[in-house]
Amino acid sequence: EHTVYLKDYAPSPYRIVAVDLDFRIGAETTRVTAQLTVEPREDTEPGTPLVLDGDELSLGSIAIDGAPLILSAYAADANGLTVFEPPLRRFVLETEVTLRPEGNTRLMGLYRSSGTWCTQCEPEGFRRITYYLDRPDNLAVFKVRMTAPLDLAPVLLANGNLIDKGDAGDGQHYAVWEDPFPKPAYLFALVAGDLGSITDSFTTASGRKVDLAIYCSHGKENQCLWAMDSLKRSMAWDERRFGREYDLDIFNIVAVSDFNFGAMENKGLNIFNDRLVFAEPETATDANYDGIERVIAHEYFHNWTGNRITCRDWFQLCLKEGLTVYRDQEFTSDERSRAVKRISDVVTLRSAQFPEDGGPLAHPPRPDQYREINNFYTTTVYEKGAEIVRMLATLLGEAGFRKGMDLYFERHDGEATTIEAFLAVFAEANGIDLEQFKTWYLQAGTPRLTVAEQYDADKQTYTLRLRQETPPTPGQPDKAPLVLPIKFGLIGPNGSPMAWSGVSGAEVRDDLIVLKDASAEVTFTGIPSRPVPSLLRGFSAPVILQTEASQQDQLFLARHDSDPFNRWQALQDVGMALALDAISGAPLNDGALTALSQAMSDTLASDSLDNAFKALALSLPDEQLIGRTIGKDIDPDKIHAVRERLLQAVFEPLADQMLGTYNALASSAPYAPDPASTGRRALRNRMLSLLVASDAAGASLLALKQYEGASNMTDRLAALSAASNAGTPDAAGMLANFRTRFGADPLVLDKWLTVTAAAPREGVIEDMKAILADPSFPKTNPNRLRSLVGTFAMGNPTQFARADGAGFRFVTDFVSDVDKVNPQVAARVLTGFRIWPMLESGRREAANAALLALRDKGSLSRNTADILTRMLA
Ligand code: DPP
Ligand code: ZN
Repeated sequence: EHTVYLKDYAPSPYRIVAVDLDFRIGAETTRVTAQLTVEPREDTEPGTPLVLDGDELSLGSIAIDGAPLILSAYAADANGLTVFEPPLRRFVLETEVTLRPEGNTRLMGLYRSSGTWCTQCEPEGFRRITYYLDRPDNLAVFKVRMTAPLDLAPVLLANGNLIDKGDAGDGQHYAVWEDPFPKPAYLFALVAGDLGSITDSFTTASGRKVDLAIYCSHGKENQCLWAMDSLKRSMAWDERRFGREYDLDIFNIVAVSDFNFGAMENKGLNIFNDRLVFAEPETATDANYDGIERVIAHEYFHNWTGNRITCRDWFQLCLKEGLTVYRDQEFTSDERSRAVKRISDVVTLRSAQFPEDGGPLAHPPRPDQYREINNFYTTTVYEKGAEIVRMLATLLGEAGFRKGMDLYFERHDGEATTIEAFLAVFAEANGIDLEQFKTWYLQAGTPRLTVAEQYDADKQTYTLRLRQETPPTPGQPDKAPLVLPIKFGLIGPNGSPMAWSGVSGAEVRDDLIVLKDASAEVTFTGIPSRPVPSLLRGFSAPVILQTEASQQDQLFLARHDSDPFNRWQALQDVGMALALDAISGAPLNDGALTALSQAMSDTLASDSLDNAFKALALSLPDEQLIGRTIGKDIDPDKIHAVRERLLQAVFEPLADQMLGTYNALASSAPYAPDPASTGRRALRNRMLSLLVASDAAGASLLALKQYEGASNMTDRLAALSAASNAGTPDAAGMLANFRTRFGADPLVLDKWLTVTAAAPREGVIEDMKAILADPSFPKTNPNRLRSLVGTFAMGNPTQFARADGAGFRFVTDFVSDVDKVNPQVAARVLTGFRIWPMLESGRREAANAALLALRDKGSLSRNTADILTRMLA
């Protein structure tokens, strides 16, 4: 059993300081010659072996300073190379290996995607290219020479700057790239292929002209324009907001079809999953445009937070990921609507990260052990990591946070560092102690924050009793109190903010309570009447908040809160309370229902709220959130039925108003992805889906008409989803039409697969089996597989968790098959089981049986075995 522990971290006794790579790319095989300039550390003892990583490599030749090594001087196998007694001075180790990119279906290392040679090295893919110190704390300068057939690969790219190119005879040509910035091997990249491109340029604040290019398969060039636009805005934003300029003369992006991640931030040569590059109105939705803008920004921002300053070891992954997600969230907030962005991010956090944190795969944002690092590219590391940085910014204020970031760049540029070093710069720049705050990185689980209130009319005091508790998680039974920044306001009876003359019991600064202990009593004095508290404004800490707020208070907040996040939250809370009541068997409370309908109606009619906000507000909590709020013995069928009933009861009375809004929001303007147009479409399509879901008269026909008449994919797909999820009479016909019409475009086929897999209907499993059995279905492409089976496991709660276990078995059979081809995809899909301990006993047993059967089959990859072991622990 191979477990890596943070406590075992030690620097390597040797460093590789320079790398010269020569790739001779051929149709069948690629030969890689590596010349590594190696130096012993000052304290390395004579006779200390040099141990290099390898993965599925076979060594052709080996030499030191030009002299071939004798057989007894080294040992090499598929998993590594050891040189027993290297010289105790600087030397050059030369090795040669031969790769077969065509057969590399794991998509790590050098592989081919639709004929294009490309690489993915993070986290441990470089060892599949050559023997190396494949660890992020080894920084080296890279020079790369590539030779390839001109007809197969007229485009040759690598990191850094192009310093030479030319004809190599025999139909071959070559290019030489040099990256002046020392980097870890995980940021290495190479691309060789027959590609089209679009080009542009960006001039930095200090006047450096940067050539920009996006490469893609021929014919897709026009679909790269939005990505280019997003890139230029990202470059400008990082200068404005963080004072960070780009540092090379070239920035290239390449879109490929087969890619495990969304994208990869290789220095000067980002490689992207094509679904996060290509966009045109007829085939991409607003959500796609959003995703492209966000990920282009994310990978670009990594140039400073990730590349210039990288991670000492993979335990520190959230040092670059949490911080960079925070940065891309801020970019979107500045470019679009801050409130809408925050609400959407919290919806994602609750639907993805909270279940991870409350299930068998829970782990701290900075884990202290792993068996397979690929399984730690998780929503906890990314999204919870971003929440931690956000809390830091909330605690320090904008100026204090910026001071810390400036010091971080100043002090650690060019280093591979740690979470401790990151926190230390904020502590130093602001003269504060962050020792307790660090617990956020070390502790798993979502804290519960419970708040009770008391108003004393005689004394004119108002008291909030706060208590925090984090439930146990695997391997961490006991939890320490965390630093919780709680943004808040008190609202007076007329709806305006209420001031106080004094406050005691905890650290309170303006609109921020900082809770550090397990509990505290915060008392406000000079309070003339009972206020309604607005707590955790902007979702200022990633916790589950439990209050005693009455429905009346919640509806008051929905109307009066100056914090848009809490206005949205208040409506969600009312909906959740109704759902929980109904599921517990209580009859629906007519008064409460009418009040919620009325609040929804008022929200929709408001002049001050924008369309995108309204689209988010007019909704009920989703089925999975309701399930997790119940917390145990979940019956997804029951939740589904109750929620359907509730949707109808709340929204059917608004049918006329919603139809009026729907009609009023129609537009014949050409598609544009700006915030106002996106918001308009979001609200209009929300109206459609609510009309269809609440079974309003004429709604299915409306969906059909919108589907047929749509001038863009956003509207067409919204109509298709509404019909498919509700199972309207036209749904099957619309789905068939969509497939015929768009099935040849792989990224649109993904949409069809997603809608198909998400439908909560009997028969969906049989349909999916037929799709997978079709010989033309590309069973090695991660996007296709995830769209179908990933969507099913994560987004179809009633059919995945069927009482007869068929959904579970379908997924474990799939995992078993795909594991042989691409373990990362298999392991990721398997994480869909993380909800199984919360299900009612019959479904729990069925899930357990499916998981045990998968284990009994044996011969699983390390990726999948690791997830399975934790799932069954
Ligand atoms: N490419 C992935 C990301 O940017 C891993 N670094 O998050
Ligand atoms: Zn990232």
